[in-house]
Amino acid sequence: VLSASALDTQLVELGYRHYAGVPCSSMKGLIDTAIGTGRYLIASNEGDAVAIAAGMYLGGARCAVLMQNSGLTNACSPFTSLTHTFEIPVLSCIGYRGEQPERDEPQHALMGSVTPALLDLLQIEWALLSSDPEEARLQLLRAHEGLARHRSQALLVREGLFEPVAGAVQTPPVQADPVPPPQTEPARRPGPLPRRLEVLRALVELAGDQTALVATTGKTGRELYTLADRPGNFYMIGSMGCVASLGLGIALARPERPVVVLDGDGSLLMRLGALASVAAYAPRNLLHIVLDNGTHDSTGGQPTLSPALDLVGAARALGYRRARSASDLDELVELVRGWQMHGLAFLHLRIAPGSMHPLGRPDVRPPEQKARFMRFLAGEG
Ligand SMILES: Cc1ncc(C[n+]2csc(CCOP(=O)(O)OP(=O)(O)O)c2C)c(N)n1
Repeated sequence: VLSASALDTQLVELGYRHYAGVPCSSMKGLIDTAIGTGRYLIASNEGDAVAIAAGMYLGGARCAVLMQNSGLTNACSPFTSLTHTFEIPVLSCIGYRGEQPERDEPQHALMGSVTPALLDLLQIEWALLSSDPEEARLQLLRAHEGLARHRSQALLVREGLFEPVAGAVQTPPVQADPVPPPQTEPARRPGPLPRRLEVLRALVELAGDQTALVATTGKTGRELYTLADRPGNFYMIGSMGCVASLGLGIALARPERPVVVLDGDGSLLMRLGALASVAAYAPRNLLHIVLDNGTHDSTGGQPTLSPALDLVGAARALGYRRARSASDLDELVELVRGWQMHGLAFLHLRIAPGSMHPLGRPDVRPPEQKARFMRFLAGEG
């Protein structure tokens, strides 16, 4: 058996200060070690864990992802359209269930038999983690070299590989602030809803040159790019639903930097569980804005279910202590101006469907956009 704490020590030496993940019984030793050292971020979904790790990477920190192979499918979207697209290398330790289907439960049989092939298809380099401590150490070093080539890496962990770890408990973070009374959505003043373009224009102006603006998939990013391309913008382009987790990773890695996440109603609803982690770790420098046009505007305006929903109530229920809806653009601007990194906040604004014409598309290659954004976050550009 392998000592999970020895692996953890080696990871720390390689610069890994954090883990994010969803548990697997095969990984209990390593997860309990991570939990015991207080460096484990509880994700609701493996894809969210990948996005958190990607955000940390952008901010110059290292976060390893821990998951079960059954969660690989949950992570396919960020693996294919975030980390691969932007050449953000992620190290994952993946519990390997179903390697011997006859000895495991039926739900692991198919995933167990396709795990290596799936990792190959995802262009994630992988190794079966050895039970020999010296070989395992070399495997991790090789993985680290692979990460330096911007290739994501996975270490597959068989059942029983890690020695058990006693008594690791982590109390999930609890916010000190009391739960606020519910807010009924403010009455809208008469007149047309603001257009996304107007909202983005106002937010860019408020952002100045120090605030990171992280835009969700689709036309939000395209409008932001067309309106004002700037080094502090990150256009996530793919991995729909991951922008809050990505922003969480960035904000945790760069606590001095204001980070504003620009989300859509469809995107928010796609990965609502991510809000629980954002709210639990609650970086004070993160502002989460939802531009709610009630549609999937980017794919042709098909309706989302948001008009019938209370997204602010959902954010509160998932742990956001400060969440409210702005009645119009002026009020949103006022709230953003008053935010000043005084704590995680969630702002919701109903906007008109539709987008600007002509609408551009980021023409910087994603890896170059990433490099520019990382220099911005590091204060180098
Ligand atoms: C996982 C995934 N599913 C679907 C899509 C296709 N898609 C791209 S943008 C988008 C709509 C996003 O809706 P919303 O977040 O409300 O933003 P809006 O388009 O209204 O600005 C969809 C469905 C995708 N890129 N990724």
